Amino acid sequence: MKILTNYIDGKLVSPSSNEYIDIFNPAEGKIYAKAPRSCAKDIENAVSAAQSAFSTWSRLSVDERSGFLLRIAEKIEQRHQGLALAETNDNGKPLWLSKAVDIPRAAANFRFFATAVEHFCSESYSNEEITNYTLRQPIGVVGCISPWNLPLYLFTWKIAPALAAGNCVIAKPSEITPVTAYMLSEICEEVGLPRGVLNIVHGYGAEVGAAITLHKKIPVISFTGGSKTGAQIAQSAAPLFKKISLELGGKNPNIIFDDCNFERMISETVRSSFVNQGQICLCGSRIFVEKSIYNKFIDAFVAKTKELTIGDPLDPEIKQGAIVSEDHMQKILSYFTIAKKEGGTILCGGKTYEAADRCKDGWFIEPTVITDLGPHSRINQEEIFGPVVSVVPFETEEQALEFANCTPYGLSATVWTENLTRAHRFSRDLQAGVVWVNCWLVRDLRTPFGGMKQSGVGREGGLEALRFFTEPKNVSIYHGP
Ligand code: TXE
Repeated sequence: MKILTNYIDGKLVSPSSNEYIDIFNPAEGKIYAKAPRSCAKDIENAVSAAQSAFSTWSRLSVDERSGFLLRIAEKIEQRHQGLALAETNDNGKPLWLSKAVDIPRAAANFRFFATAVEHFCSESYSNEEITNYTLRQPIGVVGCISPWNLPLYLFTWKIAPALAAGNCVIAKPSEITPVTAYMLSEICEEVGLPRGVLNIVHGYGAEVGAAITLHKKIPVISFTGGSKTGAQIAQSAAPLFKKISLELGGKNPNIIFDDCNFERMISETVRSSFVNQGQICLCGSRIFVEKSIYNKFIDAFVAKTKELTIGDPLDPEIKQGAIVSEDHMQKILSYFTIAKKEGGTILCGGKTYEAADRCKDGWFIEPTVITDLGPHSRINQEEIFGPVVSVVPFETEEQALEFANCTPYGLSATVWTENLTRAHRFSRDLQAGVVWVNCWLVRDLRTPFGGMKQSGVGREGGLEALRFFTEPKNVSIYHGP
């Protein structure tokens, strides 16, 4: 049984309560580790450690801070196999996915911001008498709270820019998938990251997550998770005038016109529908298909969906792994009842998958395709966050745009068309922070990332992240004519 610890003031320490949370392996449905059930006292210790570290860390040269981030990236790359296995055991995703996406991206996050910060510049304006220049200074102690779907990938996506910009960090991973965050602690110890610069505190959101959000000496919060939780965090942060970044849920449209490259569209649409068991906020869970190719699409898409193998995430041939938790599996299953009540048709899936051998007690759901529901049904309005998509035909471009924009979310959208004019026009009018045309989940870390409406506030990525984690100050110097 693996017992995790917190990482506070440069040391791996037990929670002050000496209480622990059971951690499950979703593929087996069994407890396999324990994580600290930290409390406000642990956050207090972390804040004082971070405050003590801030003056030195923020005054280091950019090169020195960059050097630490590069060494962390190197250690992540050296431990790639172990981290990937840990991520799969914790989250249930296929091992090939942890190896190909989650862990390489965690290293890339550190590597990217280690170099981006070297080129992080600001502006100056001058005239005969006055010269203005803008300082972008580190803010202090920042709180980073992340979810369970891409554990190390999203955890490091916040920590790297925060550290690069000269802040000290108190980071809380999801209590559902804490192991790779713990392994990052070990890596930070190995590279000799100065004590207190990064503090990783495990625990429940309503306890230690809330303690971070409410702490008066943590003026910045960067959060990724559910829209409901995001609203709670915003409510707590507002009276404390905290700077917040919220990356929340999505109900992303995938709009397919009849002039698309059909073969490329189909294979990418299977991926955008079901990869990571549909547990990515960017998955295209609402598929709108032009009526003229609707039947052709349904036949091809359902056939390919049924080909997706499901089972032991350690098996290199398996495409679909386990759902992250029993609670989340029940939440997804509840939507199949809703779909039937709303008059939907479940063309494939719609039930749990009984895996074999070590995974016989694991949490698996078959990839599911639902049709015959309108754009305003609950299935097409609410984030399910599982291997479930709904397909809806449309007749005109105007109708497709209306359907795409008619949810409370606005995170990402995908458009399949070979008509260049339509691609630009549609991208302009879609209510989404990220639009992919004839591709999906192509990520350039220099680009702004985030959503609008209930999908979030602010943007992560590139200079947006460095600007979020710094305070701009304009200085005007009078030097006479
Ligand atoms: O997110 P939560 P979960 C969506 C998806 C999913 C839903 C819930 O719909 O079903 O969110 O997922 C911490 N104060 N996304 O349970 O609950 C919590 O401990 C401070 C989309 O993972 O929002 C965890 O570390 N912190 C998302 C983190 O917040 C609190 C990816 C996220 O937990 C807290 C994942 C509180 N009151 C889920 N309550 C995306 N956009 O990628 C919880 N936390």
